[in-house]
Amino acid sequence: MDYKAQLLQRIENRSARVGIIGLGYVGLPLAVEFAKAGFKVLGFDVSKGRVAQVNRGESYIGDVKTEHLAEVVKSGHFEATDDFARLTDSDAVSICVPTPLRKTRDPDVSYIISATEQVRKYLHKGVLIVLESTTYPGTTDELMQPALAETGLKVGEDYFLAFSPERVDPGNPRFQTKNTPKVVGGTTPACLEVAGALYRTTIDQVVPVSSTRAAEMVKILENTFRAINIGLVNELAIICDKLKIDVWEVIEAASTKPFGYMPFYPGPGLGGHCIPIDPHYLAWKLKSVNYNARFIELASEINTAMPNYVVQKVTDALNSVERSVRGSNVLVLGAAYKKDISDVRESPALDVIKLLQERGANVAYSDPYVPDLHEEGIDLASVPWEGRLAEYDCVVIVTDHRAFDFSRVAQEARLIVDTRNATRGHAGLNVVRL
Ligand code: SAJ
Repeated sequence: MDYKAQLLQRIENRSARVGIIGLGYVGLPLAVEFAKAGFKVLGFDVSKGRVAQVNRGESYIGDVKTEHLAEVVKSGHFEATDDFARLTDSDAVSICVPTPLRKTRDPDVSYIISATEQVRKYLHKGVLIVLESTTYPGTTDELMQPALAETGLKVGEDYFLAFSPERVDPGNPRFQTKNTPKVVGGTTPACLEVAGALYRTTIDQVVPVSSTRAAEMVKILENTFRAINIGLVNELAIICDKLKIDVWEVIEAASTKPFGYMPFYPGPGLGGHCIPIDPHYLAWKLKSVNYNARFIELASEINTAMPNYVVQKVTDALNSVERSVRGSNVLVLGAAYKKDISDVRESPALDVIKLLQERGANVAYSDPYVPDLHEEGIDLASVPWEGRLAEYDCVVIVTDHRAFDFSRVAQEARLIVDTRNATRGHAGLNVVRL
């Protein structure tokens, strides 16, 4: 039986049944795109709440409009379940599960392992399995393939295995799943051919590479590139501060260079579930070949020290008006890890709040996207800030949501530490910028 031809045909005529494991910020948009392309999609998630919300046509991911989700659920093109036995009904399965770090900063591939176990249990002839989660080079070959080989089925003939990194930029108004080029690497040429055919039905541009390891490394390069360049500008902010140079002016002027330069901006630290984490997957893997990824470690050192630097700026600012941190009322403006989203994972705001609380400040925060914070020992609810800034000895701008009116902040606040250059143009005497 030529399972490759059979699957290519099913992809071509959209009769292939698509399975998506993990209905988060990657899996849910992907499922909706495949459903819109005409496939019957079955989403798998361990969260009964998410499964129920999907089946009610209610989106819980900012980048997925409820009306689009409701449409494909109503048309019967998309259904969610927590019953993994239904993987037997899938012809093509994309695994979009989290790949966090453990507290020891080592990769936590437990979600990939459990998804692989489910896929192995229900593996059948003619199915394509694609791992999308960001992970260290070698995960598909060394962790997934051996587990699936235990079934006795032959990869590249009986079933197909590929890696295709997700490239989701949450909140990006311009690039979504469909118009973001998709890199694909196969365990065998047949695997690449089938995986490429699947994604071409849904995504404008597919970029084939020679192996799953190359595809895994592409994603790690993309995010390590960001982490290191953000580390560079964060250190530049500290250097410019010491040299009494405005780092924001310098970066803005450097950005006029039409070639060979790409702007990154200093900030309060590195948040999100990708950039602070993914480079450590590579650094961890390199330890097994006795190599120390110095750039990654150095950038991480600088980025993770930024919340401390911010709190030092707050201390200096309060000092300049003869106030101590202890007993001062400090408002943190913004809790999310970047503007216009609600995600607080790894958000530097949490570190800034905790560090200020440890120093005895009375800390409040305001974020229209984050109604309350019950993370990492913080127990706060967002407070309104308009017309209330005079109550605070210092305002720390951590997230530059477009929802904030920073000219009003600059007018009303007595003292501001602005880590995002959000008050540019309104810099009164009371604005201290990173
Ligand atoms: N940050 C800076 N300075 C910058 C850029 C970002 O301090 O110049 C900070 C942000 O405030 C944020 C963190 O770095 O705390 C990460 O920012 P991000 O823009 O990389 O946002 P993510 O992690 O949501 O999305 C990234 C994607 N972003 C972009 O390409 C713009 C992309 O790297 C990946 O597709 C995605 O992570 C992922 O899932 O890997």
